[in-house]
Amino acid sequence: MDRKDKSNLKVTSVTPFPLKCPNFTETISSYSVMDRRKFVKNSVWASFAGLMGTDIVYGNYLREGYVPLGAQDPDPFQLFHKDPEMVLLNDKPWNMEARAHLLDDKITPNKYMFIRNNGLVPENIEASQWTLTIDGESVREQKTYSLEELRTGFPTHTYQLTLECGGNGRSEFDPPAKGNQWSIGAVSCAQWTGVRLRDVLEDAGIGDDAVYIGYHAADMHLSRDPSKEPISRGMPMAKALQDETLLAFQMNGKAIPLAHGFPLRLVGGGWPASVSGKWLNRISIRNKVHDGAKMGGSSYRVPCETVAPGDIVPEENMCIIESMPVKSLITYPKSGAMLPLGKKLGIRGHAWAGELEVKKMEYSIDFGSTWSSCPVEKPANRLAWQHFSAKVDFPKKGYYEVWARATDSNGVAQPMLLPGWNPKGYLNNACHRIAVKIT
Ligand SMILES: Nc1nc2c(c(=O)[nH]1)N[C@H]1C(S)=C(S)[C@@H](COP(=O)(O)O)O[C@H]1N2
Ligand SMILES: [Mo]
Repeated sequence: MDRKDKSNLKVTSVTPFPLKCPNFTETISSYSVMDRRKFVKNSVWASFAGLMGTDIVYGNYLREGYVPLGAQDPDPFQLFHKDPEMVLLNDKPWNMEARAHLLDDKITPNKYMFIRNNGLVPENIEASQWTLTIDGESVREQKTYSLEELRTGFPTHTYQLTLECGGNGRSEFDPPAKGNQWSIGAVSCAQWTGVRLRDVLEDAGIGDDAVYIGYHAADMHLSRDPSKEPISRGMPMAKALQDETLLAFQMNGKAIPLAHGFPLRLVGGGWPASVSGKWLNRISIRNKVHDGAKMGGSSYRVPCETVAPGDIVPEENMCIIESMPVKSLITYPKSGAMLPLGKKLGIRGHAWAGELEVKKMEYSIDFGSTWSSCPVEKPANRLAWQHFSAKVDFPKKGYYEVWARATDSNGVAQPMLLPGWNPKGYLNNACHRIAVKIT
């Protein structure tokens, strides 16, 4: 979130505060909303208030720097049904990521799925009242569908789709990039069920000059200004018309959880997950590249040509991120595994390559000097991640790192270290590694 967003935050009601607070030199009369916000800014209380639409009773008594109970828990009231081992990166907006070992399942369960919100989660959603409108310069006939009409009017499909935040891995960038400091856990591969976007767009009619679709959604800008959208991205027609691009109403066989876009979500696997609009209520068929919020500037765009770290890149030299690069994750064992000399270590994980398939998987125990191949399974369907496993031998006692490296169907492999620096810290697909001690 950038500073501009923060300065627009409003606290709707302030708890009456008649006393002089011992930690505070001013009385309520001079105690502004801004001060109060500063007071609780780093506490999860602020987010409870925002998310639950309720006030923080006695919030004024909180000392700056006080860490409330539950601050270590990403989801203390089980609003999103997340595992306590998930890592909370930001609570306004709500962002959390998985640790590598939590992503061990072949199909990511809800409790381990990262959350990336740009704005405020919509409240009081009535699925029976929800509609999706198809409009835009290039629609033949603007149409609005209820969820029921979508569900019954078009064939239903299920795909397992890899969704990785464009900024996954951002924390390694140097000079650092602003934004959520994701390590490796902003990736998921759940099963999505819905109707094809293509079928619905064709039902409304796609104009000859259509080049892009843009999504609009029901979440609110952090400023709570209804005229602003937190995010409104999209994809070129070719991606929108793919078999696997869904208007999904189910995730892992059940209604989509609130945090992930209930009751309707656009899902485009293999691309930065920011193209997969949650809480979807409108899709515009555009006759130009969609120009919604976070389509321009350095949002989800990288220098078209490599630049030196720290370079200022002019807008016109920035290109929209499309297919995500090849990447992999060791999900078992957890980093820090110890085992006696002479025993083989079974490792496993997932690998994915955007629009492409992973063709080769290798691991190294000598900091990348030599690599051994290991089997990688076929994906459950196109755009799903693939699983690899290996039995690793260690020659003697001591400290090791196991590094994993995937190669895509074009022969492009993951770099061992951070690849091309870019202003917002996108597309870090460096090899994942775990620490192992042989005793
Ligand atoms: N409406 C809406 N859709 C959204 C977002 C958002 O903030 N609002 N965030 C996007 C981004 S940047 C990512 S990485 C993914 C995260 O999906 P998840 O929270 O379900 O893991 O949702 C995308 N879709
Ligand atoms: Mo993202």
